[in-house]
Amino acid sequence: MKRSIATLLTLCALASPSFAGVHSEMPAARADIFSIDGTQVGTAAMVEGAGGVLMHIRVEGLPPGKKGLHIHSHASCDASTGFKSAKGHVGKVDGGHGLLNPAGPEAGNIPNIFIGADGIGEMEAFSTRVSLSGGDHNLLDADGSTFIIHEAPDDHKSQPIGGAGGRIACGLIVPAKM
Ligand SMILES: [Cu+2]
Repeated sequence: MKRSIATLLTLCALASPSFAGVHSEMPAARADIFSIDGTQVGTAAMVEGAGGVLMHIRVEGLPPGKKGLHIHSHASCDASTGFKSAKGHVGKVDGGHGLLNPAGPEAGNIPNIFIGADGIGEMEAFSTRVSLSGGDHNLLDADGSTFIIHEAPDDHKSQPIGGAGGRIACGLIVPAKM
């Protein structure tokens, strides 16, 4: 029995995104991601390199399919507001949403996450438009930031959110040690 618990803990540790082992002086952040009913459905790890921020997001227990995933501009995940408390995308500009928008993208725009039939989704992304240590789009600034997963895919060009629909999960981005 003890062995099976230890094995389970090892599997859980492996399943959580982490950039442990890279240079400890690099700015880092993490997020615990919750669904609208308050269940934790995932975690994220982030680390800043010389040219941008690498992020790894893993979720489980969400509806299958391609889902819009953005970085929103306020550190608030109030489910009673439908997670609207997280406000708009980091670097929001009218008409500027979308990775494929000639007038975009906004700093908080990142690729979709794909969730399988088993409810598990995972992705890595790299953004040169945000930071964890300063500048115009520091995710750890005074009002913080959040990951938001939407109910539908982001088409990367429609305004204002790529047609991604309602917000189904939210995670506060907080400082972390490597
Ligand atoms: Cu969004």
